[in-house]
Amino acid sequence: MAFKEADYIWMNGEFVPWKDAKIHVLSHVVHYGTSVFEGIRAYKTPKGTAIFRLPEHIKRLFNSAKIYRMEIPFTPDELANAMKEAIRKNELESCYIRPLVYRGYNSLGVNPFPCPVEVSIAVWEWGKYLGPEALEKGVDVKISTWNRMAPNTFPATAKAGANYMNSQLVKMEAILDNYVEGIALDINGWVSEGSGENLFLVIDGKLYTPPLGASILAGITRDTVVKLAEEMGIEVTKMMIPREFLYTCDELFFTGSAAEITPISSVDKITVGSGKRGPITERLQKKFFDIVENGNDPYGWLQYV
Ligand code: PPE
Repeated sequence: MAFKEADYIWMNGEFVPWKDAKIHVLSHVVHYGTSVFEGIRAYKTPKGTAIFRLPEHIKRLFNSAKIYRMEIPFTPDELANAMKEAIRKNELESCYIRPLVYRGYNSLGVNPFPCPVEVSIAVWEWGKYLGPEALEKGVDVKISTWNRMAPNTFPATAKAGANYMNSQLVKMEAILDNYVEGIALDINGWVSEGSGENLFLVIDGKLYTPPLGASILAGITRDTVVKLAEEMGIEVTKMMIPREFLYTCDELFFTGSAAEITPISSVDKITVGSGKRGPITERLQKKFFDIVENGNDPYGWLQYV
């Protein structure tokens, strides 16, 4: 899906026209993947455009940068304001927000320290991540032959650009095999996550999701679903999940800022439950979209632009 281009991108404190938001080919990030980023959605609500769980995303961005010893030359408030300003300046009602922190141009060689830490914020309209019908019909997925990275190789809770080389292996294999998405197991064979989504299973009316120890990103949508489910009286257990539970569970769905709550209809060509969006998935989706689209937000998760 090609970009729906917006007008301006924020780079290191200034707005530049979309087409001029460029970096040098010898920037450290281009060669060694030296970046951390976030993916956030802003929704159109009856009270105006609102960003979903912005402080949590900013906190994770700063934590990712901390892990990689990158000092962000802006405060969390400055970045929050820049994101809001970017949405206003581009006159967008709803959009995806992509803040990126990266090592720029100075020198090459693995040592990143001489290269400046730079920040950009792009916003653009991004439709449904796994296809227009995915939220209702669900998607067909496969277990990847690739594993998620081992702990002590790439830290999975840092949202680093380089992690997405692993995600790309998972995604490409899935697409070439005619699936919409792939699910990676961790190095011990436990269920980990999708190339860009966390996973939830429904078994006998209860929710299960892999723990942080299964090499997953600590998803903010995952946290949202945990909180909504508990409030709805649905028990949630974080536990190591054997692969075969993905075949035998009653319902299965992805969560992510881009993917929102997307049902999974089959895994490795084995139909999950009824093969359609299940009742608990649908209830959670309804609750989620009532917050982000209708602005019914008792949690204070929306920040108006
Ligand atoms: N795991 C991975 C590997 C991941 O990339 C994401 C988000 C999640 C879990 C869910 O996290 P959260 O968004 O906080 O609920 N993936 C982002 C990037 C997707 C992309 O293609 O780029 C996203 O959803 O914005």
